[in-house]
Order: sequence, then structure tokens, then C-alpha cells
Amino acid sequence: RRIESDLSEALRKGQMRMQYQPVVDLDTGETTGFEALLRWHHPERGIMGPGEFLQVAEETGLISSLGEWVIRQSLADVSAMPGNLRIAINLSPTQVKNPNLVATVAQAIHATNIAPERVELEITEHVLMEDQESGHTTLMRLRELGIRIALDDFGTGYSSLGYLRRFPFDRIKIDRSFVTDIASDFGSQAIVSTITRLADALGMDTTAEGIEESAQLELLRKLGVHEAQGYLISRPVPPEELFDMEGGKG
Ligand code: G
Ligand code: G
Ligand code: MN
Ligand code: NA
Repeated sequence: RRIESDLSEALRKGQMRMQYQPVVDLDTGETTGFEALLRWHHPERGIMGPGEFLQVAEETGLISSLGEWVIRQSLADVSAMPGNLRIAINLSPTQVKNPNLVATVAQAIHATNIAPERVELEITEHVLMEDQESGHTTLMRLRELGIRIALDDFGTGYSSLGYLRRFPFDRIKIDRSFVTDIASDFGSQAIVSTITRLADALGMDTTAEGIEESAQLELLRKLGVHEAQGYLISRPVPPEELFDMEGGKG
């Protein structure tokens, strides 16, 4: 109950912050972009992740203003950085159902003057599952803006393969659960290898998530996965630190 009323004021009070987790190319080791991850700096509860409040945001409808803020803030932060790195933004199924989403994204791109191809939106297959027609239409309209669409948490849902055929995703994000035991479990290796070859055949890029150990990184590289993110490479960091990191590289 209290979290609901707190949440309705969190944006206005400046308690919402974005963190950014770097994504690297497994061939070159270079940073290719960042995933934007929302954090709520609550005055009493401390820093909370979306797992603790996203559900409430969805149920109360606050997700639409919160989601718009996330899009604008992430594009503003990344367009202020040197270079042409990619910014990946998570969308919940409710956000994709909102008819204003396409206009919101278009406006944020216009306002920051960022090249649309640097913007990637991450959706889970639930988007296509719950409301196939309108979900599909919205994704196509987003793509017409020149931005990219990634299929997040791949492998954890129900009928992933059908969705790959129905929508031309630009990227598949291989779920952390396959990465966690990849060094010890032949099944996970086989699954990652198969996802990667499938993505290659479909002309989609691959990113593996949740890399915490160098043995995992080496295996993923050998299996031909294109990009990687995880605590081993970097935790999600506030934008100031990101600027230092990239700025430091010249
Ligand atoms: O950052 P963390 O691991 O706590 O994220 C937990 C979940 O919340 C993940 O599924 C992630 O995709 C989602 N998430 C993180 N940031 C955002 C955001 O800005 N918007 C939406 N809709 N989901 C987010
Ligand atoms: O659902 P999605 O893939 O968007 O969720 C990303 C979440 O994974 C974020 O909350 C982020 O904080 C978390 N995360 C990122 N890297 C790692 C990692 O190496 N290990 C673990 N356990 N979580 C990670
Ligand atoms: Mn994600
Ligand atoms: Na994911």
C-alpha cells in the first residue's frame, strides 16, 4: 500500500535513477553498448531494483509515465557520451500495449538527436504471446523508426521458436540461466550452441547475459556468441561512472 503512494511521487521527487551495464563484443573485447536498468533510490528502503516495484507500477498504471521517463533519460544519458555506442532499454508487455509508445520513442529520439540505429528495445516473448496482432504491429512500427528490437531472456518462455519466425528480431539475448552452468553442463552448452547457430541462420545477433566467470566467457566465445554482459565484465553503473570509463579510453 505505502509503496504505491511512494511510487506515485518517486519520479517527481527525483528518486528514480538509471544504471547502465556495458555489453562487449566477444571477438574484440570492445564495448558495443549498454543496457539501461532502472533503480529506485527510496529514502527509507534504500536502492530497489525493478523486481521490487515494477509489478506495482504495472497494476497502478504508473508504468506508462515511468516507462516514458526511462526512455527519455536513457537516450539523453547515452547521447551525451562520446562515440556511437548502443543503448538497450527494457520494455514490459504493458508498455508495448500502450498506443503512445511509438510516439514516445520517436519524440525521445528527436529530442536527443540520437541515431535511431543506436537504440535497441528489449522485449520478452510475452509481448507477442499476450496480444499477438497489436504487439506485432507496434514492434513493426517501432522498427520503421530505424531502431532495433531484441528478444530478451530467450529460452525461458514457452514457444520461442515460433516467435523468431513471426518477427524479425535484430538480436537474441540468451538467458542467464544457460550461462550460469555452461562450464559444467553439456546440455546448456548444446542449447547455447544451437541458439547461436539458429540466430546466425536468421541473421540475428546474439548477446549472452549474466557472465560471472572467465571460463563462461571463453566458452561463449568458442561457441560463436557475438556479445556478452555480466558482472565479470561490469556491474550496472551510474551514468557518471560510465562517462569516466569510456572517457578514460579516449
Ligand atoms: O536490473 P535488474 O536485474 O534488477 O532487473 C530486473 C528485471 O527488471 C529484469 O527483467 C529487467 O529486464 C527489468 N528491468 C530493468 N530495468 C527496467 C526498465 O527500465 N523498464 C522495464 N520495463 N523493465 C526493467
Ligand atoms: O531480464 P533482463 O535480462 O533484462 O535482466 C537483467 C538483470 O540481470 C538486471 O537486473 C541485472 O542487474 C542482472 N544482471 C546483470 N549481470 C548479471 C550477472 O552477471 N549476474 C547476475 N546474477 N545478474 C546479472
Ligand atoms: Mn534485458
Ligand atoms: Na534477459
